[in-house]
Order: sequence, then C-alpha cells, then structure tokens
Amino acid sequence: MSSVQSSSGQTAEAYDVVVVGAGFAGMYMLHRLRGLGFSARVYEQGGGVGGTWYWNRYPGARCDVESMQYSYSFSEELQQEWDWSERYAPQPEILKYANHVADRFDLRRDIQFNTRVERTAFNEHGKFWSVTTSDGRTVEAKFVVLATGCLSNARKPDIKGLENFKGPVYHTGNWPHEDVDFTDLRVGLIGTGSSGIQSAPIIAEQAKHLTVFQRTANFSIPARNAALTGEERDAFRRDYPEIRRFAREVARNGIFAEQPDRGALDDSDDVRLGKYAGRWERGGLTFMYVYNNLGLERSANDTAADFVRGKIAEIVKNPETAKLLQPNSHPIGTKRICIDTDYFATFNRPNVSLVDIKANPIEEITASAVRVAGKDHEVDALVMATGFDAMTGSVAKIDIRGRGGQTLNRKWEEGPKTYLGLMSAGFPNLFIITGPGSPSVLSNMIVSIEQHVDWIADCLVHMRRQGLATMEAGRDAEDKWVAHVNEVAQGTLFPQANSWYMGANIPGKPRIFMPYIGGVGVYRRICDEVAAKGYEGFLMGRAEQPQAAAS
Ligand code: NA7
Repeated sequence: MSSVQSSSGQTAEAYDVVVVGAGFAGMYMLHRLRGLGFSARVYEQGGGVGGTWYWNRYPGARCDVESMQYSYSFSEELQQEWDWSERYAPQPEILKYANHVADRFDLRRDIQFNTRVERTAFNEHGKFWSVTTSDGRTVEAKFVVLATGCLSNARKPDIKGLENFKGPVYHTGNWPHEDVDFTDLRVGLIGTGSSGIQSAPIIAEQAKHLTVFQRTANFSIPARNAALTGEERDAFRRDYPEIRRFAREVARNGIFAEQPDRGALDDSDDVRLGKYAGRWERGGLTFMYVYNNLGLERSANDTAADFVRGKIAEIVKNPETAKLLQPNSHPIGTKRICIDTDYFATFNRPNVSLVDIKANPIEEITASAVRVAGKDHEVDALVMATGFDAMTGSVAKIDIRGRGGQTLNRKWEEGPKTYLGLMSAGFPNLFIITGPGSPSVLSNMIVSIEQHVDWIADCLVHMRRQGLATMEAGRDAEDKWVAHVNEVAQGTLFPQANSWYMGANIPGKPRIFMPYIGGVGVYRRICDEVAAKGYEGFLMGRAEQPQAAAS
C-alpha cells in the first residue's frame, strides 16, 4: 500500500490491486498477488471468508463436487494435511476449510470484512481505478479483480403479499447465522433447485408439516454420501498429481472421472439400463458421463431422463405425487443436475405434501398461508429456495464505470459481453474471475478459479516486466468470443432449458447462455495460447512518459 495525492488534494490509499470478494477466488488471488510482490486490498461484504459458503448455511447445504476435488490444489502441504470427513463436504466443513486457508496463509490482514465495494470508476488520465466502499472511503488501484462469485446474489421472488406474511421468511442463500428451529412448525418451501432439494429432507424431519411448492420438477441423483475412510483419502492424496492434471487439462468440467467413449444409442437397451443403474448406485454428478452425447442429442438424453423418471416412480409411493415430481420440461442435465439424500423418499412421509405451482402459480401470500388455486396452505414459516441472480448479479450491484464513464450494467444490458470471460472491452485493468463467457459454473469452481487467478497473476507479471500500464479486451476479439460461446452452446441441448445458466430465472434478464460450454481443458488451452501470443486480442498500453521540463 502507498498513499497518493488525489485530484481533490486529499491523500488516498493506493494499491496495485483491489480484489472484490474473499471467497475461494478472492483468497487465492490475494495469496498469489502477495507472493509476487504486488500490494493488494480485499473487500468482503460478509463478516468472514468463504463467499457462497459463508452465506448458504441452510439445512443440508453441501457441495455437489466431491470434497477431495472441491479443494485448492495450489499448495501440496495444504492438500496433504487437510482431512475431509465425507465424500461431499457439508457447508460448515467447507467454511472451516476456507478459514483454515485464511489462517494458514495469513490472509486476513489484507482483507477488510463487512465492507461492500459500492462504486469503481476508471480514471483514464491517471490509468487507475477509484474504488469507493460502503464505509465511505475511496482508494486507488491500478487493477481491480472482481472475485464476486457466481451464486452469491440471493433472489427473493416478487410474490404478491409476501410482505404481509407474519411468520419468518428465510432465503437459503442468505441463511441466518443462528440455529433455525422448525420443531412443531408448518413450513412452506418454495423452490426445488439444488437448495430446495438438499434442505427438504432435513426440514421434513424437524417440522410438524412441510409443504413443498414446486414450479419445475427437477432431476436429482442420489449423492450416496458417506464418511471418507483414511484409505480413500490416502488414495486420493497419492494420486493427486494425476487427478489434478486430469481435472485441469482433460476433463470438460474440472472433475476427475472416467471419460465416456460412446453414445447412449450405441448400446443395447439392456446394457444401457445396466450402466444407468450402476451410476445411480454409485451416485453423484458423474451420472451424466455414462455416455458422451447426453448433453448433445435429445434421443440419447431421453434414455437417461426416462431412467431417472422411472426411479422417481419406484421411490415415491403416491402415483400422483410421483408424476408431479417427474421432470418433463427440460432435457436431463440442462439445468444443473441435483444430487440429494432421500429427496424423493421425503414425499412418502405423512408430514410432507407437494403443491404444483406450475399449473396454478401462487396467487398470493397471506398473513399465514400460501394461496394456490383458491386454497390456503397454512404455514408458520417460509423458506425461499428461489436461487440467485447468477453469474452477473453480484457484478451488477457495483456501479462500475469504464472508459468515457460507461457503466458495465449499461454495456451488458443485452447480456454479458467479455473476452474469455476475463475482461470486458472499455473497462481496462478490470478482471473478472470465473465470469460469464468462461466455464465457471459448468465446472468444478475451484479448478476454474485457480486457472483464472494464475492466468491473471502471470499477466500482471508480464505487464510489470514490459512496463505496461493498461490492458483491455479488444472489441473484435470480444465480439468473436461472445459469438463463439454462443455457437458452442447452440450445438448442445442446454439452451432448451429455462435455467439460470440462461438468465431465465430473473424476469427481464436477457436470455443468453452465459457460461462457456467448450470444456475446461479446451478453454485453458485457448487462454494459454492467447497469453503465449503476447495476449492476443487484448490491447496493451504503456504508461505515458513524463514530459521533459521545457528548458
Ligand atoms: P435454483 O437452481 O435457481 O432453483 C431455484 C428454484 O426456485 C427453482 O425450482 C425455481 O423454479 C424456483 N423459483 C424461482 N423463482 C420462483 C418463483 N417466483 N415462484 C416459484 N418458484 C420459484 O437455485 P438453488 O439455490 O436451488 O441452486 C443454485 C445452484 O447452487 C445449484 O445449481 C448448485 O450449483 C448450487 P424454476 O426452475 O425457475 O421454475
């Protein structure tokens, strides 16, 4: 940190880099910056590290990527010393890990908690960003890195009468830090994405009655979560070099798993069903990698979707409820597939009911009930598992002004535009980690975070060596990348779903498939090639030489 005289004559703190957010991306970015001798300040709106895992404390919250893989790879000591307790880590353990990382690498001294970045504007003359925070202070930074996360802007839907409800209203993405006790209460749960599906079985065990309000039935695969044995952990640790290499360079989604070598229709019905049954028993996200064309061809996808619909019918005893729970509106996997523990079986409990709000949307919420099709479903507490303004929501909350005072929100009015998901033209020296246009939410986030952080760190070192002051995405390169991201998505089944990948869950948000679906290995090679060619497609600017004094 240093101090500079601002245009108003006041002294402002100045950093090489301001990082917004102290989740997994912001923490690793800070660690790398420090190691390279850059001064950095991190602002975090939460009271602690962990980002999405700091906020998402709802009952049953758990990562859907296996814990031995949903962890940093940058430090051999860290990955050898940390003991994950279960195949899928529960939220409190992931948060504990985030805190351990913060302590182990002494990160906290450069993080200012409980502080939002409200505004940042690029000073074209001075080639720095002014960053104004919620405590009313403004600092200067040569670079700003947005590590704001993709699923951190919880969204309460605009349902008529919600403000009249007398009981507590919780949002899974912004859960209280104190224990919430549903004992003896009638609970209404709105939303059946991953958060609703993970929390329903736990709430049902505690509550007097749970009513689940379902707009879209979702595909979910059993997690088959279990305690990790010492041998399992050791096996991972032994093989980490290969597991990490594979996740980074080969896997489409940053997860170590067998790669399918054939399509679903290449096998006979019996063989195919046997393979699906095997994966269902094994549990987890890899269900979708039985075959290589489930995300590409509808006829192939239908075979997997039919299998899961059949499983739901087997598990759920009431045929009407089973039918409602069977997803029919989108191909399997085109909304992020959920993994659960006893979700469908929860509907066999006498204290759980399902209400279809697709056929009959919620009319209104009254002081004590959710009204659907003229019927009042009495509830004492409401849980909104209604998701996030994903990928762009947290960025949009910051007033970001680039060249000519243009705001990023204005530029992204018709959908986010980036080059490689890393930068947006007109906003020099502003990087986004796992931004729209990069694999991001389609991947194991930690693999993608580490890739972006390392790429940005290398880039800053390159600029320092070359005496470069600014870097920004070229408009041509950006247009071509946006077209490429779109073209690759259109070659898949993904745009067929009204998913948050498409921005479809936010009324008025442009429908654009936001993440890059080309695969993390492919994407990494593209980014590396761009860097190797002197940051092809980016515009680099030198610091202006100081004018020689007139003699
Ligand atoms: P999701 O996956 O966006 O799920 C949100 C759910 O809430 C989904 O079932 C929505 O139905 C439903 N929803 C949203 N708005 C409404 C309104 N207005 N009325 C009724 N129902 C509504 O969020 P999650 O938090 O579960 O998971 C997000 C990601 O976090 C997940 O994919 C994992 O990667 C981790 P819809 O499907 O839009 O009809």
